[in-house]
Amino acid sequence: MVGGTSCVRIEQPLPQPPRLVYEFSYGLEGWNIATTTPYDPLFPVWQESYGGKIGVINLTSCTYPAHDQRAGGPTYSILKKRMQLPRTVRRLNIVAAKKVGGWPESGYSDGFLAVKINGQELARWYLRAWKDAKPHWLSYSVNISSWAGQTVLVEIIGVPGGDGKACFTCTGTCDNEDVMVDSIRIIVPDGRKG
Ligand SMILES: [Ca+2]
Ligand SMILES: [Ca+2]
Repeated sequence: MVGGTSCVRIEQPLPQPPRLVYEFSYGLEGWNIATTTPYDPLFPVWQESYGGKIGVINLTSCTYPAHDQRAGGPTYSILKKRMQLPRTVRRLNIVAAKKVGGWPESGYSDGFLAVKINGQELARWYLRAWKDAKPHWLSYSVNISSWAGQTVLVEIIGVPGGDGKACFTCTGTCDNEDVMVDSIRIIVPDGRKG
């Protein structure tokens, strides 16, 4: 410093850890959608908002004998993306909720959310709608460090199942199985935590 009366401090930006964040605020954000039964009308869709969250993906699914016969098998909805994972990648986090289903006098709805990398299923979580017609958003997390630095196919899948029935005549497996995905975050430690 000259004169000691002023000091220009140059802000050095902290190095940001690489983190791949998909909020789906404006659409699919580079992800692709697919279904296991292309001729079935069920299909994953982007929604502008749901349950207080902006931009969500609705992964719907269905299986029961008549449906499977008509559609050529169980219908799973898939959100997928091929990507190169950072060399120090740790986890894949998903914020999701079961779509509200069911009525207080009858029942609830449920379904599963699965994660695959290169076709290998790493996790399958059970999501259940509560009877209070309010989506309960939860964070789901899976370790993907085994694929660090690799180019992989990531698939986030809506899977039908569970015994929750939204109505007395519902099947439980094609019964508002929809799972809502609010965000996907691929987490890399920044060296100070995690
Ligand atoms: Ca179900
Ligand atoms: Ca979102």
